[in-house]
Amino acid sequence: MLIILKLGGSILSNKNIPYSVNWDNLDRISREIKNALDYYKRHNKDIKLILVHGGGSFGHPVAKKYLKIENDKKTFVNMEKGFWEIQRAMRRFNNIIIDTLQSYDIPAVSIQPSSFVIFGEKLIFDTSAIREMIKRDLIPVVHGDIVVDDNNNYKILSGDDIVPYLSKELKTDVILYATDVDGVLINNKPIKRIDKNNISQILEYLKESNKIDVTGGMRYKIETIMKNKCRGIIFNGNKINNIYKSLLGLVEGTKIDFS
Ligand code: IP8
Repeated sequence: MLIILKLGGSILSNKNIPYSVNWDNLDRISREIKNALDYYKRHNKDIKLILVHGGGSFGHPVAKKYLKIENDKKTFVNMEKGFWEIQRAMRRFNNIIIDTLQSYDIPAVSIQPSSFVIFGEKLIFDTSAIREMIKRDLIPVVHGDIVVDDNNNYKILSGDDIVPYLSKELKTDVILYATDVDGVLINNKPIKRIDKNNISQILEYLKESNKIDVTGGMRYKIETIMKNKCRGIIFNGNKINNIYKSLLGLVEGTKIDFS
């Protein structure tokens, strides 16, 4: 079974304080991932895992410094410095996450999109190395990043772009989104399921989730899942044991199905 787990930046950091790490969560989440991997091993069941994480308090505040928004159009400025500064912020965050995962004997290896991805009209993201890594039971940890586009500018590649893309390319069984809420909330209650029957009402209802984010929050997540015809579950990764449960298919949240 191939699973992609996205760890939202908001559960791994405090988004309001630049360069802050939520160490308690990072530690607990690493332990829960390890426990789930051990569970599969004990029961002789196969699991292949890819982790994706967002920008959190590292990528977002730095990217914001270089982003100019005019008439709803986003362009980056001063990027001879901005590109490496955003890359560096994400590299630091990714290092901290990988180091913690490895301290639990999880074979986590880093994938840095800014080094090889082009995100223009289409996403050009070669997954050959990731395929070979998962065959060897390594766990690629891919992160949201700054990347070049094909129009002499730059783009933020969100974890929410990466997850459905990899899911489609690698034909995953399920995508898991660990966020800081219980699912997609309507009147503060998580809705059980989103599919083609209720998607238009849901999209109308959703507001942008966070002002500090340079990417699109919950609405964008759902739109990319829909565009890529995937299925997954959005759940609360702040709650103890939810990451473990999600990897065993037992977590509660909002199921999204456009497969
Ligand atoms: O938090 C954004 O990734 P996301 C990455 O998954 C950067 O949207 C560099 C801000």
